[in-house]
Amino acid sequence: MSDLELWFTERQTENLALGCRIRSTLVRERTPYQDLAIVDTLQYGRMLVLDGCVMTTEQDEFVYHEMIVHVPLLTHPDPRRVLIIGGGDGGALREALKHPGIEKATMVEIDGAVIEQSRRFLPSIACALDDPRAEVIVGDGIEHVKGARGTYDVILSDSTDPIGPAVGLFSAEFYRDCYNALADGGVFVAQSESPFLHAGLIRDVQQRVASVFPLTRLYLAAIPTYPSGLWSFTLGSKGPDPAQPRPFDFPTRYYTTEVHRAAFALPAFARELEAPR
Ligand code: SPD
Repeated sequence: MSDLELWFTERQTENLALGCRIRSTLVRERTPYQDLAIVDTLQYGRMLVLDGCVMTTEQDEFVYHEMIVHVPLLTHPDPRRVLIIGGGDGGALREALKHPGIEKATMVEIDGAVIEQSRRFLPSIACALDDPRAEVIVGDGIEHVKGARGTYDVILSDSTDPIGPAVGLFSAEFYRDCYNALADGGVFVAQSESPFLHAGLIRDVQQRVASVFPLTRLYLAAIPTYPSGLWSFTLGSKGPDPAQPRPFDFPTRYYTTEVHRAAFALPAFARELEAPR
């Protein structure tokens, strides 16, 4: 008798799916906010899945986390305080704390179960959650930024897709609150989905961020387990120009100064989604 094959399938659109053969399901639970699973895939290692959507995997997480963190932190001339909204797996926090100038990195994740299960099953990603410079808050990021004024040098929206608990993280009101929560010269970045599959959403995000920030840019990275494999980030800056990244001196696997610059060189179809300059 042949071995039973177990597969995880993410239905990325009504007509498109990603399938990964898995060894086992390590955890599956209904949290107060979403369906959470961590599965052990043969191709990409352990994979965090929220509401059926891949959030991160051990093998390709470095691309997303390095690009959502190092692009804004190396755009800012001297970041000391960083706020991560969402990001409960801890990957963005791990990357932020590679920057020697960071005095405090605050992460506000609404779903404590994401933090807890990432600590248990994704230690290579969650490894910085106990760093003395990390402040981990289980709470509502939208409320947190509303209550902050000029506090942060960099704010990152490391959100799930714009359904369920993350809808408010794609609103103009949230972007205005982030602007107000940033100090002078502050930089904001939000993950903004795939230019192949979510063009309308990217246009909306760009336009909403541009209605608040004086400089708005779109940049791209290749992430194999996200829908279409090509992912976008929207950056809003109160001043610093992302075309001029600072040099850095810590280990990375995807991010380089050249990749930083190249990420803003958009293919024509993606350039059309960017807010007018
Ligand atoms: N479709 C997947 C989008 C997920 C973006 N956020 C991932 C969180 C990883 N820290």
